[in-house]
Amino acid sequence: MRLSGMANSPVLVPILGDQLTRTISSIRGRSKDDTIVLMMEVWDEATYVKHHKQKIVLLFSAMRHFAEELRADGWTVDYVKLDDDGNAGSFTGEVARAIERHSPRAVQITEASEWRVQQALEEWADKFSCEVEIRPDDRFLCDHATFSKWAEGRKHLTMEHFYREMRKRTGLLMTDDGKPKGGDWNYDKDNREPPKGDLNPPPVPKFEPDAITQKVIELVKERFSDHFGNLDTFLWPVTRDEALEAADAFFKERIEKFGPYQDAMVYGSDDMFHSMLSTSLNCGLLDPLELCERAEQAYEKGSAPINSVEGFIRQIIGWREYIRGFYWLHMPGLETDNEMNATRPLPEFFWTGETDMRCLSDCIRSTHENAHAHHIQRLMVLGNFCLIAGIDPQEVQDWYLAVYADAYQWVELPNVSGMILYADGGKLATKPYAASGNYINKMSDYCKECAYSVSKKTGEGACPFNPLYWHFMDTHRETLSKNHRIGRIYATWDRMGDVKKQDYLDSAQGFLDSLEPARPGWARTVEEDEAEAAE
Ligand code: FAD
Ligand code: DLZ
Ligand code: SF4
Repeated sequence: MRLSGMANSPVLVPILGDQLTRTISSIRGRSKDDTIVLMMEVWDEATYVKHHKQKIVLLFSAMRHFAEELRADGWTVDYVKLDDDGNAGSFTGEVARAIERHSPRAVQITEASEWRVQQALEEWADKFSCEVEIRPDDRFLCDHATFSKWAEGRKHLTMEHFYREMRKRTGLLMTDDGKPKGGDWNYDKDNREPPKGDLNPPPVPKFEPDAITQKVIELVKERFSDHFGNLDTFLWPVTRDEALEAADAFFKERIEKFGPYQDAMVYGSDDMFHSMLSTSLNCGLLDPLELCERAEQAYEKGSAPINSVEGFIRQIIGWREYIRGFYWLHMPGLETDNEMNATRPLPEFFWTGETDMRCLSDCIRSTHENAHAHHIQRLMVLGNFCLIAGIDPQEVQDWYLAVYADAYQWVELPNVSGMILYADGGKLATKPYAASGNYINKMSDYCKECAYSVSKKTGEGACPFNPLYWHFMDTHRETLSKNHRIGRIYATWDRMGDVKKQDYLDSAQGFLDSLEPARPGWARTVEEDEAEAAE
């Protein structure tokens, strides 16, 4: 039976965990009198990968706060908690139950950000007895059709070209006569300062868990104790007000140095001058355009230099939008691409942090403690290692999707498959971002106190990144020597002569053989975390 003609039945508006925006397209323009908002904590979403405990707390707490705010504003919200009786465990199951409860005349939802969920949404029209409308998610500044049109016929999807289009379309950092403010489109060359001296980044605001968050923490400790991650350090913003406070602090105190030190890494300094806003941005507490406008205002007021402001805006209207467009263009194939035929299992130390490689252990510690690592750590330490050690892309994807509080497949997968692993065969990056220990030494203070020596190239005590780099280049010679951006490196390799080359290859192989694969499903338990905290 179709209920679409029933005059008094409401419209059911499911709002997903990453749609926590008051102006989301599913609810925009609706009357409070004939709308029932549905929010669902479901087992499937919490476990399709074993998310970091902090990510589950973040999502459930932000969802519960958002529901309270909607109710206070007069909306009717039907909120299903994880442990509620009869919880069906999936979005589809819960919408079916809500249809039984409310007999709506229609279901109206904003499209899902992830392919997996969107596939399920697209089956609803056939499954349910009422109309289903899926609306575009216009929080993104470039819609699917515009991205596809831009991509059509291009040999390579160069981010910089897309970014310039986006600058023109949004008018961000553009003069009235259509020129880039400051004179250049891109100031990346000014954004590579190594960390020298005491940088003392101002502390990022931290938000002590309130009663709602504490309740969720208890739930997560009980139900997800075998997931990775520390919970005692949960301090993420969970409401729009908190997220705005975090943004205020960034624009007041850190954006000035964001640009120059974007690629710098300092042992134990987890935030540096980064905004730390991705968790709020990705679940909808903050809006991408509002952040870019605030960055531009900081430039206009003279409180931040052009390289910082342009760099920040490029990350958001450039990289973030490009990555999202790229994801939808290349799904579902992107999930299984493996151009470099990488098959090695993820090493155990990605979960434990127990490695003498100081750079990796620091990045994994931050990941465990904060459900966060900053971009260059994800790219040039963790990602570079996975690339040159030949780790299986699916294992790497699952790890990145599980361990970061800002991780959703639409943003994680292109970064992992395309940006770090070159598994997509160069659709995203023009060359693999492979590097030896030199790069990490230049951009961090990690190597000074590492058990390995960055200047030692092979043999006992040599930085493993050094032989792994040449092992990777040698393994993929046939493909990479044809790449004009990286191919010239083989002249250096060949000049080394056979003995030295073999030394590199043996050192790399010895290291690779010593890697212990991760135990399937392994993760630290709450008990282990608590024991460690008590020490
Ligand atoms: P900032 O350094 O302050 O940058 C500002 C904003 O720019 C970020 O909040 C983010 O929204 C955007 N941004 C910057 N770089 C990228 C990028 N490469 N792709 C998309 N957006 C970008 N970001 C996620 O949000 N979720 C992920 O799951 C994720 N996985 C990643 C995996 C890998 C292998 C790599 C290399 C990068 C990944 N990133 C991901 C991008 C980036 O590392 C994070 O957005 C950033 O570290 C978040 O911290 P921040 O808010 O302090 O960022
Ligand atoms: C990440 C996540 C988690 C852990 N749990 C839920 C949940 O129980 N309910 C919900 O609505 N959303 C959750 N999310 C976010 C969703 O995974 C995200 O909204 C979809 O993946 C978008 O496609
Ligand atoms: Fe990392 Fe090598 Fe430096 Fe150690 S020496 S911190 S392993 S790059």
